[in-house]
Amino acid sequence: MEEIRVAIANIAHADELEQKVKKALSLNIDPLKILECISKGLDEVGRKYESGEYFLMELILAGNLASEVTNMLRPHLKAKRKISRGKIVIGTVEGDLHDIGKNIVIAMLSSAGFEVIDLGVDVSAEKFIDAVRREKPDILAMSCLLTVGLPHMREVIEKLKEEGLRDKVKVMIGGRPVTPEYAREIGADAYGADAVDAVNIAERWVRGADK
Ligand code: B12
Repeated sequence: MEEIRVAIANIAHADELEQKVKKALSLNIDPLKILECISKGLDEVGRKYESGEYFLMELILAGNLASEVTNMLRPHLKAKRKISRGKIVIGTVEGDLHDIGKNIVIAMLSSAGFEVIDLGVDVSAEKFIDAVRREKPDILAMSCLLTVGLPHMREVIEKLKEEGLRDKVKVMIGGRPVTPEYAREIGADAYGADAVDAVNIAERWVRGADK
């Protein structure tokens, strides 16, 4: 597992990383634990980028590597339940192209038995509202990795209110610059720190607990 984390952090060759992931799977290591290592590796890439050791090219390469592994692990995260436990619409906010964390959240929610509709990245407030109207989800989830993207989460919640949809859907938000305080400030129902949190919150809501 440590080798996988280091492979991402050092931007190893894709084949090398693939071999390590295959080996971990053959040893019956939980794919969710593998995703956790990927996430830790990316954190290190982020730190190296901040300190000037890495540049945009390394961010892109690390992002591609992580996306490949997430895709590789997806079939191993197949839903254990046949009946949907609830519908969730999710997307990364406007102007933001980061989707690795969102995709991990989706993988875990799907694996926990939720039906997830993925709106992708760079999703405008209008698209979120249209999807809520069209899909009538139980939960709207938004992801944001850029500080400049934060106001878009507020915008979506304001638009939900304007359209009379706010009390029809629970709103959960997450991503690196998001905090519980910010979630409270903009009137979201919950903040989730990671994919495990996302599942716990969603499960609590479908069980009928309010917060
Ligand atoms: C990979 C990466 C990229 C890749 C993204 C590839 C992709 N397909 O996603 C690329 C190269 C495209 C990229 C581009 C840029 N990036 Co970038 N990127 C990263 C990096 C290294 C990793 C992000 C990541 O995937 N982390 C791993 C995942 C698993 O973690 P996560 O996203 O946080 O998700 C977890 C939780 O947050 C949570 N979560 C996430 N969403 C949600 C949603 C809900 C509802 C819930 C409950 C939970 C939840 O659960 C997830 C799983 O545990 C980060 C550094 C970092 N450490 O985060 C910088 C970082 C986010 N990027 C940064 C920057 C500056 C940029 C660029 C502006 C660079 C540039 N000059 O062009 C561009 C912006 C492009 C754009 N318009 O979006 C900065 C942001 C700074 C800021 N405060 O705004 C960071 C922090 C790097 C840094 N330290 O400076 N980037």
